[in-house]
Amino acid sequence: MTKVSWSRLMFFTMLIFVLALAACGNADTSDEESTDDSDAATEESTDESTDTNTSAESKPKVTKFEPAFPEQTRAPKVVTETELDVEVVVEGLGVSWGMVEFDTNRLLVTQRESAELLIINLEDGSVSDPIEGTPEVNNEGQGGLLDVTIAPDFDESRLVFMTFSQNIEGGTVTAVGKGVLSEDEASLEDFEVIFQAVPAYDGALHYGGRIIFDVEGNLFLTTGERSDDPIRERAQDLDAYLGKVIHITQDGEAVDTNPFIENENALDGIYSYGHRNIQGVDFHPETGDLWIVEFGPQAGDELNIIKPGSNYGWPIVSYGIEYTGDLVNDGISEHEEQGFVEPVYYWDPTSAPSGMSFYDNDAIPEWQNNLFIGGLAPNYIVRVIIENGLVVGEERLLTEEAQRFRDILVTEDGALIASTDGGLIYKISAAGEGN
Ligand SMILES: [Ca+2]
Repeated sequence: MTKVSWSRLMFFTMLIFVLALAACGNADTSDEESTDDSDAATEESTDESTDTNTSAESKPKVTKFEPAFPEQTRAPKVVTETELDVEVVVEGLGVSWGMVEFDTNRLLVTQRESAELLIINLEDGSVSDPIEGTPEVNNEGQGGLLDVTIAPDFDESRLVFMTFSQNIEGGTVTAVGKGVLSEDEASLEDFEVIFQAVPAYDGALHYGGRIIFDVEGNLFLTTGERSDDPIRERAQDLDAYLGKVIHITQDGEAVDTNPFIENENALDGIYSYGHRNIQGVDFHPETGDLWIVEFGPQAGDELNIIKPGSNYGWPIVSYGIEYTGDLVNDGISEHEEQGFVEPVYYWDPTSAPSGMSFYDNDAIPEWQNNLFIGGLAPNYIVRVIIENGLVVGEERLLTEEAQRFRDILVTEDGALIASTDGGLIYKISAAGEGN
């Protein structure tokens, strides 16, 4: 083999490499070096292949759907540069479905199956005895004691709000109740149910169940559509609280500015509809927008910004498919064309999203305004970077821990706290902070 033919062979080898890169979509970026000029492309190919952004998701899609806009799925992978301490603060719990920091570094934590409400001290890892006076729950399937939060005036009122699945005539409902935490922190007094997301249904799936206070001291409650066909179609109905975001006062009454107050065929508490099973909720620290994450079927988990009176499309449209592999409805994914709100972002394959929290703290500056979401089936915490209402980056944290991450909160000190279905509470903080 002569020297000349060897260099020609190298040239074609490099050319094939570049063409292969282009075929993989890696060259489909805003980089100016295109494949038009083969010599230039050959020169640049080595650098380009290492610089090109790749998706945080490495697994193939499970559906044929295409996003409505480029930022709607499979965002570029980002990596936290801050050195982190990852610590298991507590172990041996049940499914800690909901958590709230009611006092500096002290959390109220629900236990889904046992329906216990516990106090966890993040500084010494201690766990209290169960607080007395919590409600009776139906703990079959996905039911039990779910979320917990405190009233904005908790320091004076000591009011604690919880969600749970409750037995009533005809089946079970997602219920909201409130009670007063005694001074000795041993009991919830005068516990009462303030809201039931009727109709009842005889099933154990898709309760939704997140609650959060708005700046006016009213509550947003999320529900699920109870999963089964045909009950799940009630997500589209304005005379049912299934598959909804609901806006109520601390007494469980509809907030008087709600979008369907004037509609006599609609339930007054409804704020938005067409949801599947909303498992996470928080307000964006800068815009004040209400963001939710809802479980899709097989793929099609959605991140949505909630606008009053809007329809988010389930189960008419979805970026996911049935667990059987069948299409949902007619297999239409485009929301906007059908008159529904497009998700800000969706996952394909699933991220199995659960509790979520925006990061609004100086402790880890690069995390400011990022969204953190617990992942249940792929076992990681999702970090989402948002700019101008679009997802521009995604990271998967603690993948090596292989835990089902259930709920996420950010403490006053800026630590990220994550509970798992395996009974652990993680604390993730900047290394050397000593907090
Ligand atoms: Ca949707």
